[in-house]
Amino acid sequence: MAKKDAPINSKPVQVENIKTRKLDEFVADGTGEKLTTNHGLKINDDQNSLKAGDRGATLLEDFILREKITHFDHERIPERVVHARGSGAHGIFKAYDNLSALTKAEFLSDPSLETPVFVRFSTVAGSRGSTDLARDVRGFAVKFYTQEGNFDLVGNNMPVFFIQDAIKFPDLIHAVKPEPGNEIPQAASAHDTFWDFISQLPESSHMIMWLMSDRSLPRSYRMMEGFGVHTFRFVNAAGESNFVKFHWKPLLGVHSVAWDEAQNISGKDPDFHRRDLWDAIEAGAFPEWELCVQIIPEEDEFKFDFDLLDPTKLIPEELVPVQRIGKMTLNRNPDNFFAETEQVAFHLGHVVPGIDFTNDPLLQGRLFSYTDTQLIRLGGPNFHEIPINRPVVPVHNNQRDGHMRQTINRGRTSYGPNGIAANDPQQSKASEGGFTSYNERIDARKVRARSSSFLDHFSQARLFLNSQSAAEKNHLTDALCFELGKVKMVSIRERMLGLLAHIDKGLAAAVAYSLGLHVPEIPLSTLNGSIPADADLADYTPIEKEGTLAKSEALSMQSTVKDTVSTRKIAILAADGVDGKSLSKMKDLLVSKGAIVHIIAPKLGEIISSEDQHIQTDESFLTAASVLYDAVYLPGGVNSSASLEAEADAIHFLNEAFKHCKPIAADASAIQVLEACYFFKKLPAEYSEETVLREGVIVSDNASSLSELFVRMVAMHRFWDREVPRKIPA
Ligand code: HDE
Repeated sequence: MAKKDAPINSKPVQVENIKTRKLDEFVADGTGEKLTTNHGLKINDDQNSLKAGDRGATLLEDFILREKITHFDHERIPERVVHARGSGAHGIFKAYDNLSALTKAEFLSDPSLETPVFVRFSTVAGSRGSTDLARDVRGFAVKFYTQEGNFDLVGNNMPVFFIQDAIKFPDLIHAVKPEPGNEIPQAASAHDTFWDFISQLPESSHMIMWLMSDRSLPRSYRMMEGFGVHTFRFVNAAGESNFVKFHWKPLLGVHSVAWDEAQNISGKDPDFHRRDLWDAIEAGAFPEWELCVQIIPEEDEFKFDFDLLDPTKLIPEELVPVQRIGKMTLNRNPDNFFAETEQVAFHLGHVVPGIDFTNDPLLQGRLFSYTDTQLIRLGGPNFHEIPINRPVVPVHNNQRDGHMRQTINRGRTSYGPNGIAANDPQQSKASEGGFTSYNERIDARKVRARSSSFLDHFSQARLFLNSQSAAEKNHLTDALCFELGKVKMVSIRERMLGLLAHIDKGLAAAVAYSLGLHVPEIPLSTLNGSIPADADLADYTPIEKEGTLAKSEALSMQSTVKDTVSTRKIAILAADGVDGKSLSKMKDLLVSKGAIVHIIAPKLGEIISSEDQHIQTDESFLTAASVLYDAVYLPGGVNSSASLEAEADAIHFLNEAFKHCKPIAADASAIQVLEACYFFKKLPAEYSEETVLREGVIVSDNASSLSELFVRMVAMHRFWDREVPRKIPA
């Protein structure tokens, strides 16, 4: 008898921690159980409703049918107004050192503590069912279940934001969401309303550079950075405060895909990032990030030529070093998407003693929004009782009742002070772990205004642009040409060109050329006070202070981690008659280094090697696509090469992989397949290690050096520099 297939969501990896154990109390598993109603009644027939005779009407009496349909009718809850599309995972966090000199947060002060976490990655603009590969910011929200209560670090994969004041958030989101008349386009910023808004919002300049860069097209959630964005405070037991910026650095490095590739992935596998995260965890290749901080002493608050409270600014790592303080490992997939990933409720205001806020006006607005949005999304004030949201420490207070209350509070008192219950539950002194707000001195007038220290909107946009590699700059320029090319109203395109000219005249000219326009002399216009009313707008250029940083290496992905092939997906193209040795040697080496290798052939099932071996194929050219892989290998074998050369889909696969700058390796006897590819004519004739590592294509009859070089090439991820000189149609 055929072995029963393992259920798709079987979980080989079970990681125990205090949160997992607490969640287990709520887990239901129907395996081997009897079917019941919601009230425990065993059901005798779940196939037929109760009718007045075989062919008669359904009876209202059928409480089993009514319960089932009613529950179904109410299964959907409102999706998140932003960040609706997301993927979650469980894990743990461990601090490297004792950080108590800076913060009294216990989970950062005790390296022996293992703090459970739940992380949700997301896109921002698209609906729940939209594609993962939209050009968008990615959410990076982490819930730490600490022994002092939940701490939520609700960040993004970009360190700055579009707006300086929370009051503009609804406008920003209305502008980027699909247009109201026809709900078009889904999960895309390339439309009139978004750029209409942005073109009148100079403060968005820096974030627009990030959004148009490859950072908005991550290769994987596992290969992107995270940022707390705002400046927070660390407070130690003595009540001393330092400003802090939070960063997450992925151990696999920061990598992206090409825009053309992203658009294809959106069709071939809209769940690309979700699947990638899930599969990596199921395979035991646990994604890891280091938590890092930039610490700014209180006395340095005014040392920079930007304001620490301005969320459109980052602190270059050259000015304040990034210290690695701990590591997060995601090691368990959720049991149930809705119960965990959909119902998890993050809130910037969930802090623990030792972590506090600043007066960043964006941060302040967020402090209101998150609980407010859960009230409608999760249906009432008791969303903290949903298993995924419960802290691992006990909850005691005088809050009562409300929809779907789970807790059964004993006793007569639900108020304090009370004499009946001796004032329980009691407040905690600071020395007992009670949260106290940082004792910041405030001496101010009530105003509705913007600080003049927030008005330089262009210096850091330019810093970001200047820090990009040539290939990254090309991508950024192309992204602007694409996005503004999709804008229909010429006046909006022109206003954007005017704005871009304040960042970089060359960039504006390149985009103008593509749009068939000239860069107009349009004065910056803004209604929101983000440009001073009395400024000479046409000449408005930021002052470059002496010593201003020209470049920041950390802003480019070029120098990221490029020393591992772990979890990279490699396609081996093969057909009957393949040289089985050349195939398995390469496959074994790559797999031994943690890569995922798929054999792709003209059909599913198996192929027969030249040595008569039966080799299982993973995909056919119909089910696979080059955009779902990081690199391609062509083993030798005369018959296999002849078949692949004649297979248009195989040639397209290779050409497309080349176009997206992926490494390609071939055994010398498969050269005829490469010769049938468009790109092959474009490669330099002479071959050396140097040309190979520049072009990312290797053909060799020396199996050892071929595989050794190919591994290095895959670790390098992409060969972006060949993109422009070797541009090919594919
Ligand atoms: Fe959010 N944001 N946000 N945001 N945000 C939400 O809360 C909001 C901002 C971020 O996976 C909402 O539970 C305002 C910056 C992430 O569940 C909502 C402002 C950053 C997530 C909300 C901002 C973020 C959200 C929608 C401007 C990066 C997804 C659903 C003041 C630091 C969390 C929800 C998850 C979600 C409001 C700006 C990150 C409406 C008002 C800046 C990662 O409350």
